[in-house]
Amino acid sequence: MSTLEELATAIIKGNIGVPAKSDELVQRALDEGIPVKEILEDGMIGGMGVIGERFKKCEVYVPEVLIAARAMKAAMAVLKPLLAESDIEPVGTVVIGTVKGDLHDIGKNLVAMMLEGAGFNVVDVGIDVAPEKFIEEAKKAGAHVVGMSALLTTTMPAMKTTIEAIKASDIGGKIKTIIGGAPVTQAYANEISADGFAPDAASAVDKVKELIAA
Ligand code: B1M
Repeated sequence: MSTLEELATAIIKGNIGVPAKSDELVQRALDEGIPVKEILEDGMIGGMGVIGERFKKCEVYVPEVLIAARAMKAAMAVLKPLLAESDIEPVGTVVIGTVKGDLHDIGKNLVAMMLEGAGFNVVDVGIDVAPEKFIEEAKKAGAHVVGMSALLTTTMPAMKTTIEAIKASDIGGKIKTIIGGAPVTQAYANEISADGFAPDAASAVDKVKELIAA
């Protein structure tokens, strides 16, 4: 198995039961002279992509995704300083948060991790995020997409308020929005004019890519 195949496998297995861990494999790949871009795309994003697909098909569940994301994070810690020096552009920038009044963040964190795993620059603005905060952070980051998560039927209207505030602001029309969370549906996204909806973290990556390409 090549070092990059080993790296992808270490991420898929969340560094459990593997002969070498993801951060060690990134270092080995660098020592072998493999370009940073290849390590990121073929080794790391490749591994996370496999987990995303398996998660979508319900072949793995939240714990497996979390441990894969942890292995991804360890690998990223080695690669990040070199990424800044290379000419690799992130696929896009996404500001993501849980809307005002809502403290649930497990699903939002998964979406953020999957997006990072897919090569996006992700600015996680946390929980209980007011519309003004989403706008301020999106401006600061030069975001392409704002992602909102809600787990309570009582906080879903905060998505509507946030989308209205974005549209009324000077970034309205320039930025896309995506919503998700257990009670959220495509019908609700249509109703509040969100640009996108995704039922799970892996689909959120596909949808954000689609929104940026549109
Ligand atoms: Co809360 N809670 N909770 N809770 N909680 C629910 C959501 C609830 C359904 C439980 C129930 O009654 N059966 C219920 C909501 C009922 C409703 O609104 N209809 C509920 C309630 C009522 C409450 C409180 C009001 C309870 C109380 O205090 N009386 C309170 C509210 C606090 C607040 O937010 N203001 C509360 C508190 C909490 C805890 C703090 C204890 C804890 C949260 C801890 C945390 O997040 N750090 C908690 C938890 C854990 C849950 C349950 C059990 C699990 C939620 C979860 O993490 N799921 C939940 C019951 C349940 O869902 N079975 C429940 C796993 C997660 C991976 O899934 O978030 O759906 P999910 O994310 C998925 C997709 O939805 C999607 O991708 C993710 C991965 O596939 N997705 C996106 C999510 N965000 C996305 C964004 C996207 C795209 C896709 O684009 C940007």
